[in-house]
Amino acid sequence: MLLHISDTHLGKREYNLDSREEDVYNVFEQLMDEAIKERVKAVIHTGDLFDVYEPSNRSKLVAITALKRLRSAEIPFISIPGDHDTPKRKGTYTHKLLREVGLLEVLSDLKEPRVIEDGVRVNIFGSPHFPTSSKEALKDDLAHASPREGRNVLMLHQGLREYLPYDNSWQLQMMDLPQGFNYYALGHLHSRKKVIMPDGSLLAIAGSPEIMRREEIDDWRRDGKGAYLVDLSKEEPNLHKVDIEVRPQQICEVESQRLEDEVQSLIKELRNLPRKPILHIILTGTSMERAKVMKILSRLAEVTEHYRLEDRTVLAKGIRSDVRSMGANEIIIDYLRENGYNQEEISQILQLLESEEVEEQLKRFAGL
Ligand SMILES: [Mn+2]
Repeated sequence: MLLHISDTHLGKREYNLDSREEDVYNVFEQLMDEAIKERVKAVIHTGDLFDVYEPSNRSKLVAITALKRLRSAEIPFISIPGDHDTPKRKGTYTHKLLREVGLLEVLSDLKEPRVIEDGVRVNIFGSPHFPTSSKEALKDDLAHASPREGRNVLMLHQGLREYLPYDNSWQLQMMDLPQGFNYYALGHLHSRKKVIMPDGSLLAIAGSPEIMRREEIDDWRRDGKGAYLVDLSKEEPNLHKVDIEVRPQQICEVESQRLEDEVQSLIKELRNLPRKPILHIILTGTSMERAKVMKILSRLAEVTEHYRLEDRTVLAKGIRSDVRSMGANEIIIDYLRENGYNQEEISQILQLLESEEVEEQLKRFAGL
């Protein structure tokens, strides 16, 4: 049995909150617990171990502590770097650092597999992430990956056109995958997917084990978050979903006129959750004074870890509020809305403007 995990993004710090950084560490620790409890033969990690290629000491310490526990249980951690792990210019992979101290293994090309004995011989092949500009080179490499005696696993961190059809966001189509592997282990997309291929083999995207972005809330509600236990004892692999407990999140769309009542009932409802949630309030209807909205919302502080407001109210025609009394964000939102941007685009642009890591955000905006 293998444990397939991915996109752990250690060090990610949503809304600049300590607690959100800890949440991401917490699910990684839960995944290691699961591997040890299930006595898996290996953990396979399909990329984006860290959120940035030069992670903080705090996130490295968390990784080292968790990986040491895995090493004590004699479970190898076999990994490939994702796009977030890839150094810009002449930097060094953090994966290399951890490999140097014997805490993980990195698969660096598709010619030589890492062999695991799991009742049967399991050959694990993997490649680091290739950017879209090098997708032809990746296809060449894939053409040279040849399955061997026993079971064969292929680990990749790439965008598949079938799931990420946007320009420059995909590098492979399913038909580009080499034949003859039993299990195609993919990373990059944050939602879980499982597909049975025409030849009976299995392709699975493990997804991220926490809700890394607001857009992942629906996926989490539908499919949960976590990992896959991969049983390769039969020719056709068997997958068991392992669910990890994440901090709950909720989106609440409310009309400004009903805001007070809605906040009242939210307070009652959210009090019963096992952990304090992140709450996203989408305010619709007619515009309401910002200070008043924030005052009403402030009552949510005791029942949430964090609440945030997306203001989608419309200003009544002709009574546009004085620009001087608006915050910078409100002016930008107004401007973008008038120019036909939708809410999703507006929130991504705002995120981009607020972030210090503009380059990272640009990639995310492009769906990478
Ligand atoms: Mn990625």
